[in-house]
Amino acid sequence: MIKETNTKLSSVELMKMEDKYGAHNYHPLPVVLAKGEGVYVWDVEGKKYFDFLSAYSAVNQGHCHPRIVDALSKQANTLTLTSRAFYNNRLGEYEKFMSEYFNYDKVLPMNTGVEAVETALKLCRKWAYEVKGIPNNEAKIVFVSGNFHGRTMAIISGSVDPASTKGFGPYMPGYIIIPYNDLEALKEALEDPTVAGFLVEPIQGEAGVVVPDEGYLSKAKALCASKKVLFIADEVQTGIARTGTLLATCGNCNCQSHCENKPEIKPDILILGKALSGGVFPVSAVLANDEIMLSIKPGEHGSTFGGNPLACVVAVEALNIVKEEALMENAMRLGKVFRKRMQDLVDKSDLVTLVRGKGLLNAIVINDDEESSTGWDICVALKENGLLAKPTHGNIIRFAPPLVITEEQIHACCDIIEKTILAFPAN
Ligand code: IF1
Repeated sequence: MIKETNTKLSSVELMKMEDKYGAHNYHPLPVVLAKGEGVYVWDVEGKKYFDFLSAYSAVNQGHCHPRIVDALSKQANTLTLTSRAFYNNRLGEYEKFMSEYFNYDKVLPMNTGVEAVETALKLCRKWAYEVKGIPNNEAKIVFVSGNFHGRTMAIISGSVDPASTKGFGPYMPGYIIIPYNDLEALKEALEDPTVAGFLVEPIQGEAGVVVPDEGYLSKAKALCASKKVLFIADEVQTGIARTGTLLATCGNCNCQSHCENKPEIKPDILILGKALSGGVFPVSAVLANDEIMLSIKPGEHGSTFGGNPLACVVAVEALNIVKEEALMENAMRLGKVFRKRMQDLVDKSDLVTLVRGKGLLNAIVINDDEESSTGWDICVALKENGLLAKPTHGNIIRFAPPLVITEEQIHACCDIIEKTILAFPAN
């Protein structure tokens, strides 16, 4: 039980406490947050900020959305966890809701994004041996360089980022890594008859919001289909309306008439996480049709918390909000407003060379090399000016506000970014 101290500890005291007692596996921006509401967060001293990271796109519905918090607290006072040793009254309804919402036969509920990615790879391998007929233990999975799918050993084995991989070997066998956004490389990789799946982010978040060429995803899906290889989309960060449509691929879920995504990019396996819960609880999910999903039999995969009643009610509320508050449309519209403002800044400032993104998942590229601390220093200056963001690399700053942001707030944030960049000392 954390003893409530009478005297409120300051940000500096709390940062020192984390440094002394916590693992040093992060280097956070020097701000200690104590409250969140909608697009705003407050630090321990009561200073208010725009949150332009949204916990890496987990808080799409805004901090502490009252409807989600209410659903969580009601269920928390009723039944929190049964394990899957028994049925519970929330899971079936949740599974039906998810399967219909994303237009798949079934869902496998997990907790964190990386668990869902691991689950997707296990489904892919199982399907390869039991349906495609690849010889046992020979299935290969194609990854793309620049990916980020999480931090477990099986997942970092598909990464080429030294920060994710160095010192954690030996690595999982059976992976092929090809360049992102390169259809020729994919075509060549798929010539190997033991390839079972292709895992890809529709937009690479951690790589710096790298948007592939128009048509890359649909052509990649078609190449996979031609070789009976599963197209596996990691939408943990791009999904749940972040890029202006329900998914950055396509659930052909008829979610909205103006969606420019086409059923040709409907993943064989869809991976969701983060904003699936609006950021109030770890909820992730893997969706697939029966031919794939039923390759895992009872007792062959699971998790203590997967599909717990809290996760079920929270995710249903979080997804209802996406539609009822028109978050896709808002992200699509205000993403265009944001990129126009950033393009104006590119035209005005030598410090910013490029803006890119889709919906409200965007990034600016700073005119400095990747190893520089310029991105970090700009984010510290942004913090001083009331906006929180974090660089993905030394020279790329990701901007991803909650999707409930208003046009007025977007302009206020662009004013802060513009003021900060134009006042930043040229190197
Ligand atoms: C960290 C990055 C973002 C993800 C995609 C799976 C996962 C993630 C596309 C795993 C998680 C988080 C992890 C967090 C920071 C953040 C991140 F910087 F690490 F790369 F968003 F870009 N697929 N991304 O983005 O989900 O297991 O974390 O729930 O590890 O520092 P998770």
